Amino acid sequence: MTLQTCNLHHAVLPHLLLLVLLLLLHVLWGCCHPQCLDYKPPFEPRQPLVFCKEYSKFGCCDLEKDEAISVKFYTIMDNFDHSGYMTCAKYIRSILCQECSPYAAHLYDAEDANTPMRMLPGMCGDYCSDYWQQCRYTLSLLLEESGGPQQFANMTATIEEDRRKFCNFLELKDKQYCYPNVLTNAALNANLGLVSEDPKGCLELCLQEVANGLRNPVAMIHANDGTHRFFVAEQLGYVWVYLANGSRIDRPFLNLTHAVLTSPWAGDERGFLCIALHPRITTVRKAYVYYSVSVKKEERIRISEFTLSAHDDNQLDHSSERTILEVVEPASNHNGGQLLFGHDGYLYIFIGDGGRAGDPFGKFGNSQNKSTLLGKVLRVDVDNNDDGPPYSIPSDNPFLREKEARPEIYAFGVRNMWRCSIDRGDPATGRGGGRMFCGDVGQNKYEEVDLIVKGGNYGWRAKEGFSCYDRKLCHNSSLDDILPIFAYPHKLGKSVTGGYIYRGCQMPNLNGLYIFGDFMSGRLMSLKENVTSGEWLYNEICMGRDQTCRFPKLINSYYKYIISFAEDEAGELYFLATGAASATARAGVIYKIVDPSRRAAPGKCSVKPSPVKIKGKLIHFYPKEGKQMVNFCSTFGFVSVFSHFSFVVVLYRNMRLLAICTLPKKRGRGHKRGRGGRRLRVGSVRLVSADGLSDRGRVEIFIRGDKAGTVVCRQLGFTTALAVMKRAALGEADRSVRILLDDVECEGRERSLLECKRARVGKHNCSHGEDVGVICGYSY
Ligand SMILES: *[C@@H]1O[C@H](CO)[C@@H](O)[C@H](O)[C@H]1NC(C)=O
Ligand SMILES: *[C@@H]1O[C@H](CO)[C@@H](O)[C@H](O)[C@H]1NC(C)=O
Ligand SMILES: *[C@@H]1O[C@H](CO)[C@@H](O)[C@H](O)[C@H]1NC(C)=O
Ligand SMILES: *[C@@H]1O[C@H](CO)[C@@H](O)[C@H](O)[C@H]1NC(C)=O
Ligand SMILES: *[C@@H]1O[C@H](CO)[C@@H](O)[C@H](O)[C@H]1NC(C)=O
Ligand SMILES: *[C@@H]1O[C@H](CO)[C@@H](O)[C@H](O)[C@H]1NC(C)=O
Ligand SMILES: [Ca+2]
Repeated sequence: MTLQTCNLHHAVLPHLLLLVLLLLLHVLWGCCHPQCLDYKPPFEPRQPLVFCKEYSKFGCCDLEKDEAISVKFYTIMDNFDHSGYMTCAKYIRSILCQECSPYAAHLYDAEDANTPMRMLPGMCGDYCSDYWQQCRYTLSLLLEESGGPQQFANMTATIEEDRRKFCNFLELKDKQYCYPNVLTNAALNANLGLVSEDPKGCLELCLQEVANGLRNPVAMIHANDGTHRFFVAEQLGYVWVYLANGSRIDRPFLNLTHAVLTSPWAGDERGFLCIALHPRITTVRKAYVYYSVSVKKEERIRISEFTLSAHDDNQLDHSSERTILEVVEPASNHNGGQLLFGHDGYLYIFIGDGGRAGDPFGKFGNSQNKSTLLGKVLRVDVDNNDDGPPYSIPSDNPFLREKEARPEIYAFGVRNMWRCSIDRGDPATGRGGGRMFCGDVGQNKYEEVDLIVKGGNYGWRAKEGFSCYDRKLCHNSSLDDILPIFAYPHKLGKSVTGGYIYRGCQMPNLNGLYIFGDFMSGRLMSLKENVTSGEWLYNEICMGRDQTCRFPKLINSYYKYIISFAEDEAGELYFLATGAASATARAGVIYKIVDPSRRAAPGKCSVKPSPVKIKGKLIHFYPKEGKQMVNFCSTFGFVSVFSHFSFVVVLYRNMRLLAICTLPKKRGRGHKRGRGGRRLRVGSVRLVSADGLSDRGRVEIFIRGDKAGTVVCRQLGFTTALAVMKRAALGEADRSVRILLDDVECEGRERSLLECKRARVGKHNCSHGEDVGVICGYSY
C-alpha cells in the first residue's frame, strides 16, 4: 500500500507540479480582468461618488448607481438599533459597494453571461467568518435588498447558525480575487485602468467586427452630417452605405466598376482607391473619388467629382461625373490613392512616384522633380468650381513662385503614401488638431510614418526612412528633407498602412495614440508623442488574450492584410483587413478597435444619429468572426431548474442567441417578506444592466418569489425587451411580439429547450390575456 502510494507519487508529482504551475500562470495572467456587471469595462464616473467613495476614480458605478446603493443601505440600516448599526454598518456598506468594484463581474460570477450570477459578492474566508461572527443575521436583509427571492430568505434561516454552511454560500474560493483581497492584490491593482500590456510591453486591445464579406475594402469614411453613416469602398469600384446600426443599404452609393481598372490578382495596386465627401456635404452635395483607369491603352489615375443624387442622399448621381485631374502612370504600381479634405477646406491628393522600383524616371526620379505631379502631395481648391476650371490653386501653395514647379504641389519627395489622416485634436484642449499623418511605403528596407507640412521634402529617392537610398542625392546639402516621425525595418513589415490618431470618446486610454499597421505582416502598431521632447514612442499592439477580451461581442483575432484604417463620425477607430488580398475575394472585414481596460463613463459618449431617408432594401449585419458561441441551453445548466415553471424559452439559431421568455399564466398575490416587510412582486422582471446600456444585459424574472431564470440578451432588441417587460409588470399582453416557442415543459434531462415538450416552433397560444413574451434578440 505504502509502496503503491509512493510509486504513484513519482508518477504524479511532475504532473502535479505542472498543474500548480499552470494554476499559477492562470492566476498571474489569466483568470480575471476588470469588468462590470453589465459585461463592459470599468470607467471613471463623471461625478465623484458620495457613498461608495473608494470607487470614485475607477469602478463600475456612476453617481446614480451610487445613490441607489446608498438608498439600499439606509433601508437595511432602518432595521437596526444603535449598537447593531455600529457593529454591522461597515459590513453592509462594503458588501453593497462591491457592485462598484472594477472587478464586480468577477466578484459576482457575472463574467460569463451564460451562467447565473451571485446574489452577493464572493467573500474571502476570513472576511466571511468575521461577518458571520458579528452580523450573520443581516444576510437575509442583504439578499432581500439585492432582489433575492423568498427561497433564499428561508435558506438563510437554516444556514445562519452554521458558519461553515454560511460561508460556503458566501465564499469565493479564489483567494486572490475574493473580497476584500482583490483590493490589495498588487498585480491586479498595479495598472488598473490603464491599457493592459503583455510582459513584452505590447498594448493589449480587442476588436469588434462591424462589417464583413467585403472585397478588398480600401477605404471607409463618414459624412460628418450627424447621420453616423459610414461609406465603404471596395477596390473593384463599389461604395456602400452603412447606417449607424450596422445595416447596409443594398443599392451602392457608387458603382464605378465599368470604369475602374483593376484585376483579381492579389497585390494589384490599381483600382478604386479612395473617396472623400465634401466637408459641407449637406449643402455642397459633392463627393470626390480616386481610381485607376485605362485611356487609349494608357494607364492613368483619375480624380473626379460626383454630385449626390437629387432624390436619394444614399446614392451619387452616376451621370454627374466630372474629371478634376488625370495623371499618367508610367507603371502599374505606386498609384498613391489617398484623397482627403484638410481643416483648411482644401482637397489633398496623394500621388505615388509612378512605379517600378527606386523611382527610376528622369535624372533624379519623379519624387524630387517638382515639374511632375508624381511622388507628390497636392493641394487644390474645389469650391465654387461650377463654372470654369474644376479646381483652383490656393494662394498660399508653397511652390507658386518656383518657375519649373507645378503649382498644385504641397509637399514632395514621397514614394507611395498609403493612408493619411488628419488629427481632430485633443477633445479637451484641441492640441494637435489639423496635423496630417501619412504612412509612406518603402522600397527595400524601411517603412515610414510622416507628419506632412507645407513645402516639405520627404526625402525619397534620396532617402528611405532615415537611411540613404540614393547616396549622391542623399549627401547633396540642398536636399533639406524632413525625416519621418517613425520608421521600421522590413523584418517587422513590408508595406505600411497609415492610421489615425485616436480622438474618440469611448476609449479614454487611447486618446493621442497614433494607431497604424502593416499590410504584409499584419502587425498593428502605435506611436505616442512625448509632448515635452517631441519624440514619438513606439509600442506594438497585440490582441488581448482570451480572458482580456472576454466581453460580449469582442474578438481577439483578425485577418492579416491590413488595407486601411478609418474613423467614424464620433471619432472611434476602425481598420479594414482581408484574408485574401484579391479585389474579387469576399474576405474583407471591418474591425472596431476596443480597449478592454477602460471605457468612458456611461452616457458620456451617447450619440443620437439623425434619421436618414432610405430607398431600397437594408442588409442587416451578422458577425462571422471570432469565437463560436457555445450552445446556450446546455451550458446554461438551468433547464432542470426551469422545469416546474410554465415558460422560459430560449432559442438558438445560426449561432445567434434568440431568447423568448414568457411569464407564467398564474399571477398570484405578492409575498410578504418577514422582517423587512418588503414586497416581492410575483412576475416582477428586471434588467441587470448599467444605465444607458441599450443593446444587451440580463433579464431576470421572478416567479412566486423565486428567481425563475436568468435570460441573457446578447443581441440587438434589448430595448424591445425592456419595453415589453415594462408592460409585463402591468400584466398586459402585447400582440406585436412574436413568440417562437411556447408551452414549454422540460423534465431537466434535455440538452436544449428544443428537446423539451412544447408547441411547434413559431406556434403559440397567446390567446390567454396575461401572457407576455419577452424577446431578447431580434427574430429573422
Ligand atoms: C418559506 O418559509 C415559509 C414559512 O416558514 C413557508 O411557508 C414557505 O413555503 C417557504 N418558502 C419556500 C420557497 O421554501
Ligand atoms: C437600422 O436602422 C434602420 C433605419 O433606422 C432600420 O430600418 C433598420 O431596421 C435597423 N436595423 C436593425 C438591425 O435594427
Ligand atoms: C454595377 O454596374 C455594372 C455595370 O456597369 C453592372 O453590371 C452591375 O450589375 C452593377 N452592380 C450593382 C450592384 O448595381
Ligand atoms: C522632370 O519631370 C518633367 C515632367 O515629367 C520632365 O520633362 C523632366 O525631364 C524631368 N526632369 C528631370 C531632371 O528629370
Ligand atoms: C544638389 O541638388 C541641387 C538641386 O536639386 C542641384 O542643382 C545640384 O546639382 C546638386 N548637386 C550635386 C553635387 O549633385
Ligand atoms: C518625455 O521627454 C522628457 C524630456 O526629454 C523626458 O524627461 C520624459 O521622461 C519623457 N517622458 C516619457 C514618458 O518618456
Ligand atoms: Ca521619407
